[in-house]
Order: sequence, then C-alpha cells, then structure tokens
Amino acid sequence: MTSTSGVHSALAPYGWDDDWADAFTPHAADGLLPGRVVRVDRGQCDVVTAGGVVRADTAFVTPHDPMRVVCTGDWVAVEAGGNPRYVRAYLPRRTAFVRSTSSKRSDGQILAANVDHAVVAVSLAVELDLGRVERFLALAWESGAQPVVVLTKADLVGDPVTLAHLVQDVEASAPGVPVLGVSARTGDGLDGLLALVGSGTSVLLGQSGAGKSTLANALVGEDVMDVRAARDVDGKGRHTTTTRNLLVLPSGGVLIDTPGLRGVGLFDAESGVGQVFAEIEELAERCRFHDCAHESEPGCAVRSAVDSGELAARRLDSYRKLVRENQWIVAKTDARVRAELRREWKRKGAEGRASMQFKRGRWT
Ligand SMILES: Nc1nc2c(ncn2[C@@H]2O[C@H](COP(=O)(O)OP(=O)(O)O)[C@@H](O)[C@H]2O)c(=O)[nH]1
Ligand SMILES: [Mg+2]
Ligand SMILES: [Zn+2]
Repeated sequence: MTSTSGVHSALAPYGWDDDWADAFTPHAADGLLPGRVVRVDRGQCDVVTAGGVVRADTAFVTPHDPMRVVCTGDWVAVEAGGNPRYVRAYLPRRTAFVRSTSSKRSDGQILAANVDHAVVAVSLAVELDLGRVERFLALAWESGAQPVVVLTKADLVGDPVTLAHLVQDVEASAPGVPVLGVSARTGDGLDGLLALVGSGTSVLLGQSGAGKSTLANALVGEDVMDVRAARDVDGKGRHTTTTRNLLVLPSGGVLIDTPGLRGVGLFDAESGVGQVFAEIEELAERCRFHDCAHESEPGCAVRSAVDSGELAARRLDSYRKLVRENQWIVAKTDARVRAELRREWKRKGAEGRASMQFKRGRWT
C-alpha cells in the first residue's frame, strides 16, 4: 500500500489536502484508496490514484437519485483491486455545479464537483446574450464556486475599444464577477485567466462551440481536448475521444472541461439568482412592502430605479424570468421527491426487513 506521504505528494497537484485526508480516514482503515474522478462514462469512471489512473465501476455509488451519482471532480474511495473494482464511496462535496436535466423532468444533473472557480465561457463570435450569461452565473454562484466570465474569441472583435465595451456590458450584468476578454488563437488575455485558475479547481462552462476545449488546450499548452471543426459546431453525430475531463495545469491548478451544453436549466438556485442580481435585491430592501413583486405596488424602489434609468429594464425582466423559472422547478421537484419517498416507504414495507439486511450485508 502507498504511504500517506506518497499519497499526498502524488495527489496534491489534483487538490488533495489535509481536510480531504481527514475525511478519508475511515476509508483508509477499510483498505480503500483515495483518488479523484477525472472522467465518467456509462457506469464506469477513471480515477487518478497515487498509483496511477484506474478504471472503476460506479454501480455501488449510483443510487436512483441522480444528484448522488459520482461525477468528475469527486474524491472517491476505490477498491485496491478486483475485476471489476468498485468505487465504494465518495467524500462529501465542498461544492457542486448542478443544472436541471431538461424542462420536462425535475432531476438535477451534477456536472462537476469540488470546484473553486466556475469559468463561464461566452463566445464573442456571436451576439452577446446577457440573459444567458445571467443564467449561467446563477448556477455558478449556487454551486458555491466563485464565478468568472471569459469572453472568448476576442480576436474576432475588430478593435480594443469595442472589446472594452463588451466587457463593460457583461460586468454590469455580473456584480462581483471578474470578466476577461481572451483569445486562445492569439493568446491575448490568457495570462489573466491563468492567474485566476492557477490555484484550486476550475470548471469550464458554457454553450457548445463557446471555445471551452480550445481554451483548455491553450491553458494546458498542448492539445489534450477535442476541438470541433467550425462547420460542426453543434457536434451532431460526432464521436468525442477525450480521455479526461479533469487536467492538471502545468502552472498549477486543476481544470475541468464539461461537455458542450445546449443550455442550462436552473436547479434550485434561489440564492444564486439573488447574487447575480445583487443590486436588484439591494433596491428591493427599500420597497415599501416586504413581499413587493415590483409590478405595480406603491413605493417600489426597484420600479423607480428603472424609471430613473439607474436600473436597466432588461435586468429587471431577466431577474423576473429567472426567479419564476426557479420557483417552478423547486415546486416541481418537491412534488416529485414527496411522491418518490412515499413509494420508497411502501416498497420497503413490502420487502420486509430480511431483504434489507441482505443488501446491507452484501455491500457494507
Ligand atoms: N477565432 C477564434 N476561434 C476560436 C477561438 N477559440 C475557439 N475557436 C473556434 O471555435 C470553435 C469551437 O471551439 P471548441 O473549443 O470546440 O468549443 P467548445 O464546444 O466550447 O469546447 C472551433 O472551431 C474553434 O477553432 C479563438 O480564440 N478565436
Ligand atoms: Mg468542447
Ligand atoms: Zn418593489
């Protein structure tokens, strides 16, 4: 077995620290190995351990709850051997980036775990959609990570003055969030981004085609991620050969690339929405009514800020839209979770104690 200091020196570049080691203590006593998930696909995952990357089966830690599925960035306890070898547990997450899987279902999908910086990539090759940036930022804040916006493909913007204006527009929609213009093609702005992602774990988020993989390659300094051809931007029918979604950067820090997302639905992101629209929530404290909807109530500080031009009407519309979307998803989730719990209890009652004990005996 690898010594504690061996584990530390091998896994520290991946973010292993004393707190993770403490959390891992009971698993070490069980003879399990610590490791970080660098890739997940179809019931299997690749885990980097002190002895190298091992492939492990996630069946044991894949309950029906999609929020508890192992994902890239998780720290796990993996069996020392066996065929297949199993991931036996994952350590409690510090942060998790979750979106709702689709508008029809109310499941959350975990895209990355234990992330310190959520880097939202927004392409300057297409018209800026501030509403979409705000939606990504709501989820980014909600994850517990510090959001950063990277405006990619800055080389496609003709002049520096226009670029500066675009950066300002985004800054006005992203209180508390650094905004950087970057070109992976020319290298402009990369130093600023490297400084931000140089410690801790960063996840690259954004629509497919935003330039995330190109950016990852530029940060790593070699072609480790698949970049799709410009004509195939929606990626239909394309096989991705990426071997890892989690990489150690040569200058320090860990980077997680996510698959291209068509869009992200909010998932229980009330406080995230509040942080994206911090100035609106601040104004709302001065509304006459505590539960002011900022529609037609008298003494509404938010509406009067719109009237005076202090607050852009677009910001208020976007805020309303995301608050409504979030309330809807939360209501739907609660109903579903309640129904599921009822079914679960019925099933457990029917199966009886013996079979539950069999399951426990087998797995623990
Ligand atoms: N002009 C320009 N094109 C870029 C830049 N970064 C990426 N691209 C192009 O944008 C397309 C999508 O890039 P990709 O990294 O696959 O995006 P992803 O889907 O977000 O991972 C590719 O055709 C890239 O060549 C850049 O800095 N400048
Ligand atoms: Mg990509
Ligand atoms: Zn109001």
